[in-house]
Amino acid sequence: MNAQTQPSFPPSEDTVSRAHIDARGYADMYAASISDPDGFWAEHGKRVDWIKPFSKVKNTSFEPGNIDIQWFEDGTLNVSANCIDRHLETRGDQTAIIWEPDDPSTQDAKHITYRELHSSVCKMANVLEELGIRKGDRVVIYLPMIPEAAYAMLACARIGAIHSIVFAGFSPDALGARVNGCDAKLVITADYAPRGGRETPLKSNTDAALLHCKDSVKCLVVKRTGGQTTWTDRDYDYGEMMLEASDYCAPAEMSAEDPLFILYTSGSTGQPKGVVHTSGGYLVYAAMTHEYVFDYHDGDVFWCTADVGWVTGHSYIVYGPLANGATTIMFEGVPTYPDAGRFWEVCAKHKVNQFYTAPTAIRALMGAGNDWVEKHDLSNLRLLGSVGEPINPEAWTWYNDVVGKGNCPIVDTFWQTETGGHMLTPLPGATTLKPGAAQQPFFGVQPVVLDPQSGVEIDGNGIEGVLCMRDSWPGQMRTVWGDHERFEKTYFSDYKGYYFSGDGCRRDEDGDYWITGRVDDVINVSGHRMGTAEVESALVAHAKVAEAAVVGYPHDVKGQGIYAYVTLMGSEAPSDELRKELEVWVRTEIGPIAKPDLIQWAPGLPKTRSGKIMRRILRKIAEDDFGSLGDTSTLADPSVVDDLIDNRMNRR
Ligand code: 6R9
Repeated sequence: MNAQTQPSFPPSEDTVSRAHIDARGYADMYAASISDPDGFWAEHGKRVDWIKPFSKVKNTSFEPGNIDIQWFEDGTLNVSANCIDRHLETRGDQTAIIWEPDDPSTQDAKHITYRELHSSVCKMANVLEELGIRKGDRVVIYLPMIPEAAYAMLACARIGAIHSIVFAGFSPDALGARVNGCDAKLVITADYAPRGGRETPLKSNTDAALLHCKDSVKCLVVKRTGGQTTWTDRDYDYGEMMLEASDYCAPAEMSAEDPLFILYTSGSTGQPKGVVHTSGGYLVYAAMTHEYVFDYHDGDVFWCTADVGWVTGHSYIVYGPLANGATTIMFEGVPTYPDAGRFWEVCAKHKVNQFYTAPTAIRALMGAGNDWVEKHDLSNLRLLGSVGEPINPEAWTWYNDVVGKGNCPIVDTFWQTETGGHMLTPLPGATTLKPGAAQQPFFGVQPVVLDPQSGVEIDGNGIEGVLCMRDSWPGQMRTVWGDHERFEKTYFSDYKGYYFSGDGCRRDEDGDYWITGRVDDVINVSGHRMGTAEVESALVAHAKVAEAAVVGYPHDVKGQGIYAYVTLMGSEAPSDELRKELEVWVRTEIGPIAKPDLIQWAPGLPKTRSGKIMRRILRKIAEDDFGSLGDTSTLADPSVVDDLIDNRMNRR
């Protein structure tokens, strides 16, 4: 479709008049952010409270061999004081967090004021100190979506400990690897995690994980359900310790470049890497994007449906909204429990103004029918957001018409764990929306589209290539935990002098950006990012598996599904039981989100003569697009391809 025939939606007068930024404002501010980054960010850096103000602003290098990113480097601050203490005078009694439980029939929502948040976070910070946690120590958080997850994050920030959240859907093995990966001293977990009416036994998962960790690792246990658990010498009862803890803890003075958190994320090679974000630049960027992209105003109720186990939850449930003194919703449940109206019921109940979710959820709810939406009063909604994967125009249109009633701008925000906050996004009062486009760079972001082979910038519009960034922005990750070389190799070596996103991208005739999906071996399943290599290494760890290759294929609801080609050991016969066994195996090795949707028994995999698996071919077969396999003559044994085509799995 060319630019002329694309549907487009200019902002309504109403939206423009209310918005922080209109089209003219965007153009001026964007130009200023690029022509004078130091001046621009010196000004916007003031949106957080500094203990010692910074005198330097930007000090960054993408130069090969010297990748070094620092922002506001001589400033000091405390992130938790910025998210809590500084609001106490003006909004101590305002709700900071609305917690909505998994099962609304057995529990009420909780409203936690800024003053209460302060007290709980201080107490938890004192508990951490009592457990021996000091500045710079790592704390793994493996919790359900309960207020204690936010307390734990902010308590770490308060004393200068570095948190690393592990999504509660990850398996004991994945948890153990992350505890060891950052040499954590403490794991904070809960007895059980209720979700969608089921309970995940987090404590026993943690026990299993810690069998493979140092004996000195301690475990702090929050009782979420009060269900039965085993207790070991390393365990501490959060409820009991909180009773004793003082409700004041002075915030530590941290350097802008002290790490705030580590978050493990999947890449195209090897094991997940620990993305490191620091304190000053990250907070400025998370808060500023939260305010401008969602057009957040004082008194609004903001709901991001992500889990705090992902970066979206870090930046847009906790740090961005709280730094802005917002009311933010933490939702423990799933979109379809007790029924497919849950999201809309919660929106109505708490009078949500901005709602931010993932395309996979939108598609699932679209499939459930409009009645579920129409039953609920959504008249407070002013803006809708999308994140995690490209949103298909059909889902966009449904979101716009049925949820937003044509009155709510949709911000399709492209960003990554690595970027800390939004990179390409519409601004509601400034952008003429196009369904499916991430559109325009946020302030300070300089997207470029490179020719994938030559690495040369492609100028002009109506072009396509790989998406890179020409320069740094304050929310950028600083390093890979413990492996700066891997940081450079992953993001700065394919295209020298640029940050490489891993995504393909098109710039249309109007200069709007469209993300076309990952160009590496990363797949996006229900908005969860996964390395095909991780699933493969889980599969080959099974005694009966000789070899495995994993690719993504288009899936109506999940966006992409996981298609695994498995070659069994010579003595093993394929069977449905074995297929089941492998599914369960991957669930336990990584977690339910990594379970293959389809497993095809492959007597052989298509390989080059040098032994490299030709994934391009496997992708085509999984996509049912084997009419255009391209050149297979370089394969060591071209006949394996016919077998794979003949025995391909039915995607329906
Ligand atoms: C925030 C988050 C990052 C990858 C990214 C891209 C995909 C995210 C998108 C999008 C198209 C959007 N992605 N948002 N693709 N349009 N609006 O999701 O972080 O989990 O690290 O995933 O997700 O492929 O590279 P993360």
